[in-house]
Amino acid sequence: MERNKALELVAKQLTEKRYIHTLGVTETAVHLAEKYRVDEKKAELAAIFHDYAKFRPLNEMKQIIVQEKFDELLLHYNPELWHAPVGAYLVQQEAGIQDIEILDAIRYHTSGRKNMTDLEKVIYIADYIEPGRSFPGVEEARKIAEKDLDEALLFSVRNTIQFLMDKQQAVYPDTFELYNDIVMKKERYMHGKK
Ligand code: DGI
Ligand code: FE
Ligand code: FE
Repeated sequence: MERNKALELVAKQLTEKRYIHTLGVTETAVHLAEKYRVDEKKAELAAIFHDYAKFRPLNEMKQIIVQEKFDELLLHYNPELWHAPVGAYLVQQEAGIQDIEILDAIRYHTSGRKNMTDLEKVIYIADYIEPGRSFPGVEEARKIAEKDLDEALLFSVRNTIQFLMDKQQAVYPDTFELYNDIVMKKERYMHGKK
């Protein structure tokens, strides 16, 4: 799908503020894709559509999670997590995007998961550091993202888990698995094992 067509579809789903956020994520994702040799067209489309379901009513999202047999554990965690898998579903249904790599980048953009593809990492990080974001640590996250994709991913997921723990909120298992995955791969690498 062409960029302008995708933007037109997504604009109808979002508030102006969220649309501006989406443009920021798109610009950042294309930049990271170029830098880390990820398909720029896929990064662009995944970024444009990543928050497609953000404003769907909770009961509609809940129904899709049950009907599509997504992880029902989601229903016990923060509803903020729901728009990611539901977004992947609706982008396929309503916008006709069939590319599984793009759909997975949307599906995992909030929680992350272990063994993320580079495209998934690019979207996850772009969402975290786009120019409109301002929170303690975002400047450092931006700097790291210019140097190392996995270090940027580790920084982002660690900060997110810390943020949730400070608020005494539950952490969805995929997010912990992402954190453990990067830390353990890093350890193996430092010890020169395969
Ligand atoms: O949709 P956005 O606001 O652009 O960003 P997002 O899709 O990354 O949503 C982030 C929100 O989700 C943030 O307020 C933290 C919240 N959240 C709640 N529980 C979890 C969680 N994020 C992760 N990664 N893991 C959780 O368990
Ligand atoms: Fe999101
Ligand atoms: Fe977002």
